[in-house]
Amino acid sequence: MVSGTLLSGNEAVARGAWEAGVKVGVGYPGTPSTETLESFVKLPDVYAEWAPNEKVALEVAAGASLGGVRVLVTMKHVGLNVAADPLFTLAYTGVGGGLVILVADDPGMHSSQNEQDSRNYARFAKVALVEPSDSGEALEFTKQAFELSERFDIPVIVRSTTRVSHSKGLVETGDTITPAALGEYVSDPSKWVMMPAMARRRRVDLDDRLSALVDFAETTSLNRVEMRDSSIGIVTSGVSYQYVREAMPEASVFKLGMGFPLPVKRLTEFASSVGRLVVVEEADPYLESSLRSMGLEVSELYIPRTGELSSAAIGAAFGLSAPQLREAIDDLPPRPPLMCPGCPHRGAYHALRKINAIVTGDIGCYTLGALPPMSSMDSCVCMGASIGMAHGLEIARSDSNMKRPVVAVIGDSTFAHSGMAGLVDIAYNGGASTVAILDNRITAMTGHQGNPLNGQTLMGTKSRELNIEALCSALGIDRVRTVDPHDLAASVQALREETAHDGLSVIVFKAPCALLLKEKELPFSVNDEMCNACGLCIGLGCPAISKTSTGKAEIDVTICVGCSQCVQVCRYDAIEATGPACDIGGV
Ligand SMILES: Cc1ncc(C[n+]2csc(CCOP(=O)(O)OP(=O)(O)O)c2C)c(N)n1
Repeated sequence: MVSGTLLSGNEAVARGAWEAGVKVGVGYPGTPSTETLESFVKLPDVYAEWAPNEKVALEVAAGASLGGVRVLVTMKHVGLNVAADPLFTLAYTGVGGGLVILVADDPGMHSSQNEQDSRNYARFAKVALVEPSDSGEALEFTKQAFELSERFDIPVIVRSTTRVSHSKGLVETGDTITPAALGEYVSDPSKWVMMPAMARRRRVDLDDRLSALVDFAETTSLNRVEMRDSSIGIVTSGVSYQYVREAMPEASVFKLGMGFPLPVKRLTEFASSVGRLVVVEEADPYLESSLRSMGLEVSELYIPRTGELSSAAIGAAFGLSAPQLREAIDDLPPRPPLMCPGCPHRGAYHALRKINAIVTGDIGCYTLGALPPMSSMDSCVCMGASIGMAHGLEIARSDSNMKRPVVAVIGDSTFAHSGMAGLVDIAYNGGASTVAILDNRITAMTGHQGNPLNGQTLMGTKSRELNIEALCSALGIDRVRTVDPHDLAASVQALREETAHDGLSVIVFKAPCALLLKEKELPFSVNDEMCNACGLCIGLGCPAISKTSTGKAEIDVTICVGCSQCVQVCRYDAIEATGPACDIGGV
C-alpha cells in the first residue's frame, strides 16, 4: 500500500524546515518559489514574513541566524541576484543558527524574465548547495541542509526548479524537533564584522570549511551511484535525474544531490567504471565544465541549453525515438495572458496611450500593457528598473527634441521592492521624470501577497500602510497626486499635467485589483441599436467585451465587474448598466 502525504516540492521544503526545528521563515514572493513560505506559515508555532525584497529577506535571516535560531529564506532565481550582496559575505561570516536559502529556478521562463542556473551562485559565492529531484528529497534534503549549515558553518542553498517546486509526490513526514533553549547572546566580531582585517581571516577559514565540505561530499548519501549497464554512465542532478531514469532506464547513473562542492574522487571512480561518461543537466553546462576541469573525459552529447529539458529531449540526444518519449501535445490553442475584466491597470494604460507616452516599464501584472491592444511599454528589465531607466532615457535625450513624454510605470510591490531607490536617485540628481505607481493594493502577479503599501503581513495581521505621499514629501517631491485609474478622463488629465510639468512628479493610480472585489458593480451590456461597431471599447482589451458577427460589441455579464471603463470610451452611449449585481466572492 502506498503511504505518505502528497506534497509539492515547495510544500515539502517548508515541511522539511519545520521538521528541522525552524521557527523563522522570510522571503519575497516569486514564481516558482512563492508557496514555500505560504505553506510554512501555516505550520504550528512559526513566525514568517514577506520582506520588501530578497536582499532584506536574507539580511533578516542573517540576523536571526546571528541570534542562534534556524531560519529559512525563500526566493526565485532572480531574487538571488538581489540578495547576492549579503550572500557572498555570509559565506565568510558563516552562520549561528542554520541558514538555508530555497532558490527556485525557472528553466523555460514560465513566469520569469530570464533563465538562470543558481548552481553557479553556489560556486561563485562559495556556499554549499543541495539539489532535490522530487518532493521526498525536497523534505529530506532541506532537513539535512540545516544540519550541514551548522556543522560546516555555512549558508546552504536548496536549489529547486519549476518542475520540482510545483510537482506533487508522496512524502514521508515526521515531527518537528524542539530546538535547544538559546543561551545568552555573545558578541563575536571576529566572525561577524567583515571589515578587511577580520574578512581576510574568515576568507582563509572559508577555504578550510569548503575542504571539509568536499570530504563530506565524498561520503554523503546525498550523492549516490546507481550501477546498471556500465557502457554508459550518466552524471546528473535535480529534475534531470527523473528525465534520465525515464529515457535511459538501463544506464548507470551518478546522481548528485549535492551540487556544490562536488565529490572529485567519487566522480573520478565512477568515470573509470563506465565505458562512456556523459552529463545530462538542465540550463548551464555546470556539471559538464566541472567534470572537465577535474580532467575527466566527458563524451559530447547534444543537450539543449535553453528552455526545459524533457525525457524526450534526452532520448533524442541518445538517438532513441521510443513512442513513450513523445513531446507533449503542442497544437493547443494559444491563450495569451490578459489583464482581468475590471483590472485598474487597464485604465492607466488607456491614459498612457492617450498621451502617447514612452513607458519604461517594470514587472508585475501591469507588464501585460506591453501586449496588444495596449502595446504601450518600451522596456522591462528587472524589478525596480522602470524609474532609473526613465531618468536615464531623459538624460540621454535631453538635447534632442523629445516629442513624446516619458513615464516610468511601476506596481506597488515593485515600488517597495526596489523602485524607491530609483526615486531617491531622481530626486537627488534633480531629474524631471514622471513616475506612475500602479497601486492595486496587493502583489497581484504572484498570487496576492501583502506588501508594505497595503500593510498586510504574512502572519495575517494588519500593520501600517506605507504612505507614498509622505515618503515623496520627505524626498522633497512636491508634485504627488492620487488618481482613480477607472476614471479615464482624470487619469489622462493627471498624466498630461504631470508630464508637461518641468520637474519630478509622482502619480499614484490607486484602485484595488479586480480580484479583491467582494461584490461587483452592476455589469454592463451593449445596446445593439446604439452601438455603431466603432471598436473603441474593444480596444481596451477587456476579456468581457467581444465582437459579434456584425462587428458590434457584446459584453459577457458573467465576467464584467462593472468598472465602467468601456462606458467612458463609448462615444455613442451604447453601453448601459443591466441586471442585479452579484457576489463574486473575493479574497
Ligand atoms: C527580483 C525578483 N523578485 C521577484 C520577482 C517575481 N515578481 C514578479 S512581479 C512581482 C510583484 C508584482 O507586484 P506589483 O508590483 O504590486 O504589481 P501587480 O502584479 O500587483 O500589478 C514579483 C514578486 C521578480 N520578477 N524578480
